[in-house]
Amino acid sequence: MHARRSSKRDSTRGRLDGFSMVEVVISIFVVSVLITASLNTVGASVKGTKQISSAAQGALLAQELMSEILTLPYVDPDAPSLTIGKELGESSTKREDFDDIDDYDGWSKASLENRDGTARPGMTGWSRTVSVVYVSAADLVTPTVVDTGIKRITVRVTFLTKFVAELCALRSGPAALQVLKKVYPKATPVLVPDPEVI
Ligand SMILES: [Ca+2]
Ligand SMILES: [Ca+2]
Repeated sequence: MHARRSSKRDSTRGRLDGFSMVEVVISIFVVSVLITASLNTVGASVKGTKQISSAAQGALLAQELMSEILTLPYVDPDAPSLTIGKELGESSTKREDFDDIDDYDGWSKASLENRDGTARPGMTGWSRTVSVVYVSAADLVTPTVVDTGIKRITVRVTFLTKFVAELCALRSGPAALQVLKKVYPKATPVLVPDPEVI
């Protein structure tokens, strides 16, 4: 009787062990698939994160340069000129020598530097360019050749020759600001005091 019960228990354990083994195998297989899928997901996520990170970094670099530009006056303080670009006698490509916003027009640097020209370590591959054009209140896209009282500044950022971010800002005098307010009543202007007016 005891021997028969023992035999039955052994048989049951054998089936359980057998099921367990199958379950384990299935579990490993499923886990393996999940791990593989997870690794693929993580790989895609890391790639996506890098792209997001590059876009975020590019946006920050564009904002940083734009903030620097907007601290300067609308026109040259020493030689007010209607012509976009550096004034007569100004030839430096150093940003610290620029004294009005359109001195930045055409500025381009294939490496990342601080305003004083010192290199920024750990930022290989980044480059920034700036353009400054006159635009009209009625058309903020198409550049005009005459002084409309509105300058559009565009900062473009690339990473490893790939376009990453672009930031545009308008700078105007008080008169043109009133025109802009009428044309775009729902827009909220960010009032940046002109250093020459303060
Ligand atoms: Ca200047
Ligand atoms: Ca200038």
